[in-house]
Amino acid sequence: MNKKGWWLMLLIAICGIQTVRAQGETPTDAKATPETLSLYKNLLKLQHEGMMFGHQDDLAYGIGWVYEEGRSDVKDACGDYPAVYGWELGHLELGDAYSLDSVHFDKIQGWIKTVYERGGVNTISWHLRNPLTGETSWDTSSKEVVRSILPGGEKHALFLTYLDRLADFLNQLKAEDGSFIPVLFRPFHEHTGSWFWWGKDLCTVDEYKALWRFIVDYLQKEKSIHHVLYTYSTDRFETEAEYFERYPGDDVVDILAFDLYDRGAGYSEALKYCASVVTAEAKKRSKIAAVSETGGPIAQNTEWWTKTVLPSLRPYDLSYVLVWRNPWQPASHGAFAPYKNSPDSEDFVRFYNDRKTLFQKEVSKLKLYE
Ligand code: BMA
Repeated sequence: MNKKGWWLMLLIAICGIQTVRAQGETPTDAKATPETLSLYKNLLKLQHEGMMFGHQDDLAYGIGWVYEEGRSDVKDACGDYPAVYGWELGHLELGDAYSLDSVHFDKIQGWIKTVYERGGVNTISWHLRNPLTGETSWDTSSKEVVRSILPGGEKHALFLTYLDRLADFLNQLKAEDGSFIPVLFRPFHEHTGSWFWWGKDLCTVDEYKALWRFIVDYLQKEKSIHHVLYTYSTDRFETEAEYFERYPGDDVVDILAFDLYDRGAGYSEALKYCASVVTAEAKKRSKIAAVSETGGPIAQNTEWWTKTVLPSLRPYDLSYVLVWRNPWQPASHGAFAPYKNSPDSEDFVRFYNDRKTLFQKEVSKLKLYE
């Protein structure tokens, strides 16, 4: 072959590799809507440039306020909204008007639309009731729950009513132009622990995987829902094998994530280790990596943002880090995000101004859905 021939071969080979890579850089749902596809591709790219900040229930309530249009504790502290907004659907499955945290579902739908229109990202968690006992997500009295809701189980029909309500909610998420609003969905989270009925000691590996695959299949095939990216979200883990033990498969997971709260000694090291695993694995698999929940003792450790979280996560290509809610009524925990004049807010402004972090103003310019 002459020199020209070799160059041509090389060019064909490079194009081939590019095509393979491009195919790998799509969401797992082959029928994902154009906006969902764009979101996926943009998040994939963006994680190399900066880490978005997220906050649970950010627009719904905060410390000392509930349902104040346009208000956000994060904005009160730093002048900007988060880039990622978490929403909780627990009790939607019962047909209730509001969540287990007393937030109305129609309001959540409105905020999801607001966030989408300003170019932010919405992520959904679901602390759904235990379908076997009727008690809460935290009811771990039976190891039969997951088995009972899988096809053939005695609570399968009831579980389908839960999924139908979830599907109705998702199908109502429409933008002005009638297109569906893409959301991240993070079902059956923290399953490496055993405090929810779907946790490690409460079902087998195969049952967990079957449950995951069943809901993805049901939402996509029976309900024609194609505007969801699926987030696999463990609790803290100590080995890669532990992280992947219940992993349902690369074909049904778009985002590799974990939850990890600062409960004292060892947090930074654990955070670094878990971030290193999910980012390396996400890179190999052309997937998105995230810290799907965290929170620290910001009332006492007032430089938690720049002395603990930021240095731990800086080396890693993470899409986002989300802190849990600022309860409007006394809950089992205090605020996880800053609020007006909170003791950590000065440090949070430094976190906000750091090049690594991305908030709403910056992310709006990026047009994640185009
Ligand atoms: C937990 C706590 C609870 C809340 C639940 C679901 O971590 O914040 O108060 O009900 O999440 O949002």
